[in-house]
Amino acid sequence: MNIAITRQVSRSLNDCELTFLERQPINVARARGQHAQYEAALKELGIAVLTLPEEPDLPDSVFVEDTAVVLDECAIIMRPGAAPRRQETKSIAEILAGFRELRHIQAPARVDGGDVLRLGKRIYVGLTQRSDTNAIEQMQDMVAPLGYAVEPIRVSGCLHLKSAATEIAPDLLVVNPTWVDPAAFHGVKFLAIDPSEAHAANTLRLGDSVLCSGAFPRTIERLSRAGIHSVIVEADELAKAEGALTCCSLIVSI
Ligand code: CIR
Repeated sequence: MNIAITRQVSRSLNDCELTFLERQPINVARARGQHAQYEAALKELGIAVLTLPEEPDLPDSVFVEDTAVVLDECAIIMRPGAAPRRQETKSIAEILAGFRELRHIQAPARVDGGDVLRLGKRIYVGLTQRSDTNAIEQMQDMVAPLGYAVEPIRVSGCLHLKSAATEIAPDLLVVNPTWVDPAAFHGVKFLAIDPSEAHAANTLRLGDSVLCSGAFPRTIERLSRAGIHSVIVEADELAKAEGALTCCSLIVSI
């Protein structure tokens, strides 16, 4: 069984961090509606949703993915690359401690969960403005005894590795090849996004279904032709805060 840890959208979402996007007004009520739709979609797929209360003073706290990486054997608490986001980890660590033994990335290393893509026993970590080699080395030391290999991967033009690539079926990725070189994933098969939909590679795979943003119909069509079952949610208001689908939950298998 899977649990999704989520957090309600902060009233201060308009003060979010932005790296590649221009700031534009975010309708917080609309973002909350889309977040509720996202949680409902998770529940429809049989996931138990554990929603944490709003953090009024932490604008990006809805993007819980960046605070931790949950493996079967342990959870690694991140040290987010954007300093104002580091306070977000405390309450997540408290919750995750109920499910997993915790490890913590130590200063001065920096890493966002959005940069961490696990494919079986291989963990790719995007080298971005948010994540550095020190964190990758710490993660390697933590999980090598558990049989994982941690590898850096070059990413350019987007916020996180998972803006550029996510898994849509076992050993099948959807990728924006202008942001990450698909060949870097050691021969793992991939589908490219439709080139007119740069942000379409961030999807959330849950069993045999893949959550996709309705903003990317051409890429959804490509997935459908490949036999992938998409569940479509609207996420364009949250996208103004540079967040997408993986970032709004932490999936914990129990
Ligand atoms: C940030 O820049 O940190 C937030 N505004 C967006 C974080 C999105 N997180 C993710 O894709 N994992």
